[in-house]
Amino acid sequence: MAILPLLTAPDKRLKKVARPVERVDDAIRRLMDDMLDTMYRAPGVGLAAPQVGVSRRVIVADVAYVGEEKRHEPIFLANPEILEREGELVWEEGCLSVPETQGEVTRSARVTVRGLNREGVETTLTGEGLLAVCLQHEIDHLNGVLFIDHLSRLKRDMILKRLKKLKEDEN
Ligand code: GNR
Ligand code: NI
Repeated sequence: MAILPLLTAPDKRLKKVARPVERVDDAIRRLMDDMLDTMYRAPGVGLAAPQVGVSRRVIVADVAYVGEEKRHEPIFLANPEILEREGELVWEEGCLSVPETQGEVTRSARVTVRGLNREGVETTLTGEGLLAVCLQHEIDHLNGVLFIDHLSRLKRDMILKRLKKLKEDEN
């Protein structure tokens, strides 16, 4: 297992639509495992392959790994698709690819998602609260969408300006 380097905005690789997985083979399983490692280390509750520079439709998540009792309940999904949505909620989001930034985003309160699990078997799961937010946030990444794209143009431009500066200061 390995910790992979994370891309941060602005980076055009984060804006690309990722390609579906044809088959969950050992290479995809290794990617999923490395992504999970990287996510736990960050730490984060979700991660999408484009964030580690891999333009494939793969996400991992674990919303149990927060707070006191860091339980491990990882979710691995290739080619995730939202089948059903219900309700609305507003959540204060952050993103490992948008450092030092938070913003309120309106999402569906409950989503049912279908995809291939780590064994390549089609599975369906329903999430609400943080899991619903996380699934929508990760699937957005596969479509080249960041949470700041859901904010007003003014807020997004202010954030991007700051992120650009952050990067310039790194160099
Ligand atoms: O770790 C993460 N926390 C989080 C909090 C609120 C809404 C979404 C997220 S996802 C984020 C990790 C990440 O950037 N995944 O793409
Ligand atoms: Ni993110």
